[in-house]
Amino acid sequence: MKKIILLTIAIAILLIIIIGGYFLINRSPGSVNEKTSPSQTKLNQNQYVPDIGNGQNESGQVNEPAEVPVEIINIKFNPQSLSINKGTTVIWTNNDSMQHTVTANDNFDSGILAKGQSFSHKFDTAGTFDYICIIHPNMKGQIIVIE
Ligand SMILES: [Cu+2]
Repeated sequence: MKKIILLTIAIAILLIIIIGGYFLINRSPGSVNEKTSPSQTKLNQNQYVPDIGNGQNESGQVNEPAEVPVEIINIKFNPQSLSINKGTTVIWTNNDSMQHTVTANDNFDSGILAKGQSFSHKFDTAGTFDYICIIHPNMKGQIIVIE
């Protein structure tokens, strides 16, 4: 009988050790995770600050978007005058209630753009390009392409 009791106690102690160890193992990764996530947040914060700084520097000087929109609204081109880097594509979108065109002598001509239609032109040559709407000749726009 004593052996059985001792064996039961031994098993109970073994179980307690196993369960205790299991909880310890479960806790330690938890505490590691808790320690890792703030340090990851710090890392992210540290990475974000230079990223924002670089992004501003690069987007202003290097990473010019390849496409720039011009809206046609209220019988006007908006913006009326636009400066872009060489190689940029300008996309005109007619958001007006009437038809318009984007027409530059010999350079580009959209044809008639109904409401909601778009026209795009890539500017590969530096210079100043004046254009009008042939339906409304007072509608004038200008694209300045910088080398
Ligand atoms: Cu027009």
